[in-house]
Amino acid sequence: MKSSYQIWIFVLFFSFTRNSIRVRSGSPESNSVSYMLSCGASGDATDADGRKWSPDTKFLSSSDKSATATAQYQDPSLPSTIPYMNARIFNAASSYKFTVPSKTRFWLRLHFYPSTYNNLDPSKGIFSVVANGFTLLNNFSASITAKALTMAFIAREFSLTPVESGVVNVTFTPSAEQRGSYAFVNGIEVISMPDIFQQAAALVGYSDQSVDVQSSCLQTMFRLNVGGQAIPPNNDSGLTRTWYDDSPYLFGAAIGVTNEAGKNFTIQYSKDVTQDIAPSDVYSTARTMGPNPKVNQNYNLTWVFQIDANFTYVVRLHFCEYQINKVNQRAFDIFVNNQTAQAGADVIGWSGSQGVPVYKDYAAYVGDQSGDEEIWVALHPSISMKPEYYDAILNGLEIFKVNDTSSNLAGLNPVPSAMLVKAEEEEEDKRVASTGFNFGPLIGGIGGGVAGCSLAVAIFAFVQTKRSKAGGIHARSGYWLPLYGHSRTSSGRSTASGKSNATSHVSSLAAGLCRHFSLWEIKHGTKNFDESQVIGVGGFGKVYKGTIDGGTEVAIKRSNPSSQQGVHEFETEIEMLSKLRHRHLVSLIGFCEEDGEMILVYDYMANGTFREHLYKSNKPALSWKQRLEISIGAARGLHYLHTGARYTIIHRDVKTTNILLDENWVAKVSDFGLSKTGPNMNQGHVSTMVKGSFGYLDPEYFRRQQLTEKSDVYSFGVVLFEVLCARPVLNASLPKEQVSLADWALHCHRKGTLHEIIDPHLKGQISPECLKKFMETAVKCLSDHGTDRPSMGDVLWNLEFCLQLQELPGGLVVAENKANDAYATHTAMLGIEEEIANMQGDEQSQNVVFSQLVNPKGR
Ligand SMILES: *[C@@H]1O[C@H](CO)[C@@H](O)[C@H](O)[C@H]1NC(C)=O
Ligand SMILES: *[C@@H]1O[C@H](CO)[C@@H](O)[C@H](O)[C@H]1NC(C)=O
Ligand SMILES: *[C@@H]1O[C@H](CO)[C@@H](O)[C@H](O)[C@H]1NC(C)=O
Ligand SMILES: *[C@@H]1O[C@H](CO)[C@@H](O)[C@H](O)[C@H]1NC(C)=O
Ligand SMILES: *[C@@H]1O[C@H](CO)[C@@H](O)[C@H](O)[C@H]1NC(C)=O
Ligand SMILES: *[C@@H]1O[C@H](CO)[C@@H](O)[C@H](O)[C@H]1NC(C)=O
Ligand SMILES: *[C@@H]1O[C@H](CO)[C@@H](O)[C@H](O)[C@H]1NC(C)=O
Ligand SMILES: *[C@@H]1O[C@H](CO)[C@@H](O)[C@H](O)[C@H]1NC(C)=O
Ligand SMILES: *[C@@H]1O[C@H](CO)[C@@H](O)[C@H](O)[C@H]1NC(C)=O
Ligand SMILES: *[C@@H]1O[C@H](CO)[C@@H](O)[C@H](O)[C@H]1NC(C)=O
Ligand SMILES: CC(=O)N[C@H]1CO[C@H](CO)[C@@H](O)[C@@H]1O
Repeated sequence: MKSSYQIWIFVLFFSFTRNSIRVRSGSPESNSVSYMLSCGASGDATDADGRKWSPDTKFLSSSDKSATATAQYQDPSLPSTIPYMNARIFNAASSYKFTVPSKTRFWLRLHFYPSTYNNLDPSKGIFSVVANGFTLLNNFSASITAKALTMAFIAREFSLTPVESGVVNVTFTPSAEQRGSYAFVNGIEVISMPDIFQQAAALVGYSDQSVDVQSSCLQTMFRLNVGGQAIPPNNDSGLTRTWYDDSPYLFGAAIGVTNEAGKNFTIQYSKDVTQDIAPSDVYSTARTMGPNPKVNQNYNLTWVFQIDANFTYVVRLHFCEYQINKVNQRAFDIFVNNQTAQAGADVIGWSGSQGVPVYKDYAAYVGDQSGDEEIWVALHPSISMKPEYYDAILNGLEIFKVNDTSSNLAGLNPVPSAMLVKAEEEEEDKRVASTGFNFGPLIGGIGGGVAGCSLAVAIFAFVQTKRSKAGGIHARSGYWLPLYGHSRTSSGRSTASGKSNATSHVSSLAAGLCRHFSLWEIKHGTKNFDESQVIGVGGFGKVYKGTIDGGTEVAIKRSNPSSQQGVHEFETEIEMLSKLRHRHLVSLIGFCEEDGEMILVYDYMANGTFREHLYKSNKPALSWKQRLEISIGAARGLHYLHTGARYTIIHRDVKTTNILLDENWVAKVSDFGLSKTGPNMNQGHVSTMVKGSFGYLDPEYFRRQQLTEKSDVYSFGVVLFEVLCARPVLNASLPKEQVSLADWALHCHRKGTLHEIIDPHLKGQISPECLKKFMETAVKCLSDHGTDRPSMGDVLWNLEFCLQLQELPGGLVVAENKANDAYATHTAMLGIEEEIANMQGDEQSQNVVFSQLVNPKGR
């Protein structure tokens, strides 16, 4: 668990595309090459992933007249200053020349960051790119494309056929059509690849025709790990491809179920299907239709992709069975663009056995008859085969565009939706108004990499522009969103239910991170927002209990359309939650933004809020142990927010109604609407307007208006007293000195009368050592100065320790082992010694246990 989210966070902030595991040399004799050029850079530089990019000069002709430039504005969402902040600018046609092995295919990846360079108008950056005789881009505007995709930068991946001469010529030519146009590029990668296109692809709808892929150049449009999570380049068996999540492309409400092979399961690669075809992470996860054969017969499991018209596409489907092992247990039909591509597909029939991967290529020509250029891929159980299960399976999917007969791969520029253009213009105005100076040199000067990234994030917290947020998700989460194309939901056209309305940038930015629901689905699931479904009301709006996918219970948070503040919090919450996954954080399932509605869909927490189990309800009182365990869970969630991510996330509204309980009483921290991110530095703080809930508010934050994670620690201290005393944090009917629980508890602590205000239900349940430690911890959290308060990690450790003290004598031995856990910080280790010292004085009877602990090596 722990390690998986560590890695997750790592890739989230560091990774963007391509990383070499197999180190390739750039020498011409070698059978493989790997050039990574940071165009316009003056020296070697390392990106945030730690990979080295070289200057591009020596690949240009010596008489080349191009210019170099640094972007005048650094979009905070760029994953790394390298290669994006430097550019090569061409005012006339210019060529790069690379030496490549003459017999192998290679990837050509181009990186563009449309920005203002040398005071040139970004909209004049219109150009073509020709490589190896193939037109890759034509009349290409990176600026228009980025706007349409709401991305700060664009990457394109091409697979080029071997070049006899061993020399490939990549030519950038400014558009002749528009005066004053120029060409630019920020990064170029040339990387040799194994030949993964040896099969001819059957042309769908023509039983006897196929498309010769081997001699064609291809552009990667989509590459999805179906039913699984995104796979960063580092995990792609050395080929540095990025695999995305398939959920943004699913069509309709019936989206099947995802599943995963057991931990022990190994994928059996063969000569025909090697790891070069797809890594085992692709083959060990899948989407199937679901357990109900009746339901499955009545729907198609469908994905829809937006593509360029007038091209042939190769749809590559990856399959691997790990659930069944006999022929005709699962047989299904495959449709590509509503035509049967394969009837009676049977994965075991193809592969011969469980765990053996197979892939199938289908080609389809997409003209522009409909005006809506899409590829539909659909699966349906094969009725005629009478299989044992009426079901279908898909593990991975890739779509490649094939060059046309005139060796062209270029499509048209996308058309940004009117709404996006408006947002963009507003943002441009704001940018001009608010950023009198530019951050480029400031950040570039640090040499990029990690430091640059976190500084960018720090600045991001202060200068929040519209696009920086939109682009932020795309970029920081890099491979979570398709770089090559866009999903149906993000296109701003029709939504999955067929009801259409333009979705704002929020939809597109989060579409790759979580699911997009249509308003119809939400209304359907909440009986049209029936009052009987309301389970909570907050500043944001109402929370409804609802169902999706024919029965899954969810909590649906519908914003108050009038609240302007809500819009901001809506975006913040999607941003935060979709990136954060943790056992002790409430999971965001998806969102809906349609007809002015802003709706978030969460996991349903069957047992409600922590508060309702403490007081103000007639629910049975929780035992002390349960309360401790829930507090520990919440502390762990907060500790993760503070330290688990690359930069600190401050919750800002920690309270017992924001600690929810699932059906197994697992605590989950919720409501990130007020969350603020800050730099992950010790002295870091963020100046903000005071928000939060009275009774829990950190007095220091109130006084100085500076937010640190210690403000959450304060609020959590109040929560601990609430847990112990089971009374509201503010009760105006009480005598003045007792109104505020925090003040009253501290007062009682000073007087030594804290035990008098403990919840009577807990009488006789709490062991004295445990109570002492617990009160001490809570009191420390309420220290007046943030610097005197423990970190959330210390609080967590102390609470764990409380639990063990509660369960003495066996517990202490565990405490020792816990100290080795990743979350037990150095301070926590010191805590043990301190604890032992304190307690040895206290309790004679415990000596046996302590001596074991004091001298752990002696055992
Ligand atoms: C590269 O392509 C350009 C434009 O097609 C051409 O002018 C130039 O001669 C080519 N260079 C080489 C070395 O092939
Ligand atoms: C990447 O690979 C590592 C090591 O094999 C693994 O632990 C990690 O979970 C993988 N990450 C993803 C996102 O698949
Ligand atoms: C996985 O393998 C281990 C050791 O080989 C074995 O103990 C365990 O039972 C296996 N688990 C499953 C789910 O097969
Ligand atoms: C596709 O080709 C047809 C016929 O050649 C042409 O009329 C049409 O404009 C092309 N469409 C696009 C989007 O290029
Ligand atoms: C496939 O059929 C659906 C309706 O069943 C239609 O909406 C869609 O446009 C069709 N797709 C193509 C590419 O023809
Ligand atoms: C599944 O898709 C195929 C091809 O578009 C279509 O003929 C069929 O009616 C669809 N089936 C269902 C149940 O939607
Ligand atoms: C792609 O280009 C190659 C070389 O020009 C050509 O042989 C091939 O037929 C083209 N592919 C298609 C689908 O037209
Ligand atoms: C070039 O792209 C621009 C912007 O998308 C478009 O307005 C123009 O018509 C295009 N020109 C050609 C020749 O395709
Ligand atoms: C989308 O909604 C806006 C206002 O919410 C409306 O003006 C517009 O006509 C709608 N567009 C469509 C395609 O329904
Ligand atoms: C507030 O205090 C009054 C007076 O002691 C008490 O009657 C009331 O129950 C308290 N309210 C709550 C919600 O605990
Ligand atoms: C008070 C309450 O809602 N308790 C529920 C907590 O969850 C368990 C398991 O689902 C239920 O059995 C309880 O009724």
